[in-house]
Amino acid sequence: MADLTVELLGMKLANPTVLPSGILGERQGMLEAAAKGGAGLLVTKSVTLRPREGYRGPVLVPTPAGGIMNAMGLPNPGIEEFSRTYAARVGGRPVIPSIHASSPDELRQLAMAVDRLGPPAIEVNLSCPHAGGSRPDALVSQDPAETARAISAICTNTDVPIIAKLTPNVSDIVEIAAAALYAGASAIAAVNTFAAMDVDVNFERPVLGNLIGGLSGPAIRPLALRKVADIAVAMRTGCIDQAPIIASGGAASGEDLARFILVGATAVGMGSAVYERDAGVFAAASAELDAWMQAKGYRRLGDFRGKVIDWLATEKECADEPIGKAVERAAEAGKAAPRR
Ligand code: RRO
Repeated sequence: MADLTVELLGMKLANPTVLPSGILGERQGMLEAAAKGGAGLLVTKSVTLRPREGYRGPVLVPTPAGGIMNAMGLPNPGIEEFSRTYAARVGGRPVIPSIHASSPDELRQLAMAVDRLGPPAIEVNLSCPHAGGSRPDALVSQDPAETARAISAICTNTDVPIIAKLTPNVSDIVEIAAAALYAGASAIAAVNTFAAMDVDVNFERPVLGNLIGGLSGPAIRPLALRKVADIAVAMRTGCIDQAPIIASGGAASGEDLARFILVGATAVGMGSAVYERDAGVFAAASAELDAWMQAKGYRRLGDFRGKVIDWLATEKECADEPIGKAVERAAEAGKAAPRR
């Protein structure tokens, strides 16, 4: 058997699969099912300061090309109730709380509340594509300065490692990752769902209850791979700091895990695949990855992590200018003092 274990932010994971925050994971039962199903790491549904019921349905609509569109609307019990049920490990797997807020001050309050729970790390969701209802204007990770402001609001209130979950709905995700790392994030989660909508031709209206939403599932895998690769290339060429990347975006099999690790991911989320199949997908994909590694003669994940970046980073020089600008703007945004 190959060694599938992963070192991530001080945690030792049994394998690189992750239950990501997203359309699942809002109930303790889902965390238990994912742990039982073999996930190496569990991330909760994003929690907000106050409880949210979520949007009216339909909140989940499959799309013909192998995708799932959602506008759940961040249903969660709020930080108070969340704190009563949170456990740092479920079924022997580490559990990372994910937080979401609409201002740096709310983030600061959430960070302090979550810090008291003793989590191994905290994910900050800067990227729900429809958190502002039908007006998607609240996407922090579409702006480097906003991203830095949000991350530093958290980092100044906790020493727990911070994972910045980014939106793919930007032209340059590297600029955003640079700002997040500069402001003190310890890892990048990439990517959240792609902004999407679909139309019901009978009713002549958008299909989702919230009208607009985000697309996940196999349909977005190549798009997500490209965003992860962009970040990994920038890390390889020294344009931005090295940090672990927790990838997500349509992974559903052992080969998909290999694909994301080949472009530099340390761990890989599988959300829609759980919805499409069941929580057994984590163990199944890990077994497939093991078989692929054995066929290739790889003994551990580090033997092939980032190998495809060799194709992309050669001849490439660090494009100092855009990254420099992002960091400058991040610094101007205030309180974005680098952590290291
Ligand atoms: O709950 C949601 O509607 C949701 C969230 Br918080 C998110 O981060 N990404 C997404 O596609 N849906």
